[in-house]
Amino acid sequence: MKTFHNPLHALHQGREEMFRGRMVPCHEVPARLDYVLAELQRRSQGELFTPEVDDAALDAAIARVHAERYTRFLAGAWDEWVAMDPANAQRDALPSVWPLPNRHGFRNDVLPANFAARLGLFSFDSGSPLMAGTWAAARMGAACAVAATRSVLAGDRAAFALTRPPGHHAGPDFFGGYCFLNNAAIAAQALRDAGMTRVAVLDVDYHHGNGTQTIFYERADVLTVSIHGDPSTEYPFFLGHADERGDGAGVGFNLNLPLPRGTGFKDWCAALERALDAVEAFDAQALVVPMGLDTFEGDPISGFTLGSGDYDTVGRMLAAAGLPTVFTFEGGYAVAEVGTNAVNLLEGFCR
Ligand code: Q9C
Ligand code: ZN
Repeated sequence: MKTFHNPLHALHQGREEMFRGRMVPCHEVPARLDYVLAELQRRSQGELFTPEVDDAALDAAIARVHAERYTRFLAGAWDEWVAMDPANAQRDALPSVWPLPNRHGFRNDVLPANFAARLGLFSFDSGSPLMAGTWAAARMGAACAVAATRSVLAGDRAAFALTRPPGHHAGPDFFGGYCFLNNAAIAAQALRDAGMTRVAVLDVDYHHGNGTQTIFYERADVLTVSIHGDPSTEYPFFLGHADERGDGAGVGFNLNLPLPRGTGFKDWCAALERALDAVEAFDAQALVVPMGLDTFEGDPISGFTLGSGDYDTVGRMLAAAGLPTVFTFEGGYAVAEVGTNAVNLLEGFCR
């Protein structure tokens, strides 16, 4: 399968993230992608490309998923951050104040004039630093997702959008969880717009794909399925429970399969079988897989215990769905092993 990788990814390089009152070094680092690319050069799964960017088509694909005022905010965020205080040029932007929906007069229609307030309005955590190159890197990442989608639409069995920052926590108008633009959702919507009538998203990252769920929650044309650490104890906490099944026309088209911290491959596999059954029952025409490798036993911020060899099985099981498939690169913070684990999965898929 072809891989479309992001030549600008290292422009997004956070220094520290807020974690329970302390600043800690960022987990989501450029080396993650470099390790995957290096492993793909060692064990080729097909040609490597950087995406060709058609600005108008790319902005249109992003606008199909994200609110215009959100992308406008992201595009100008760094300049506004520095304008607040010239010394900010030396520090990453992190939100520190948020509105509480449905409480003490929160109004989603009023855009605050103060940048610090807008930074909170468009985000949900203080663990996702934004810097000078974030927008350029994220936008080129969306271009990778669009290019991978095009390759699948042109008849390829599968394609891989190898990009960072990741995407599955980003919603229609919010960033968080290290994510700014939802690459998997952009791919799914691009598949729909090209005429695929039913598209399934099967998220295998350790963390619930809250952004993707939110984007498609009221729709019956995109099935969203996520296998993840139980949000009652695991990030992102407020979404990802088993009883979230969709809303309105989308009822029945969202499936959450939360598993307890400590879950091993056997139980994880049983959840993947359930997920694949749902994809089959939906009669999907194409599949998008937000590929997080933070289910790995060595992951520093997660709690499942998959071994490197298990990813080959995961790839094989995903391939058995028999669908044109777009992979996006999501989490996975055991940096030295993330390349091996990602390529094991892709190799299993191509077997
Ligand atoms: N000290 C993805 O895997 N913080 N995002 C957890 C870490 C948030 C993960 C606490 C984790 C976000 C794409
Ligand atoms: Zn994750």
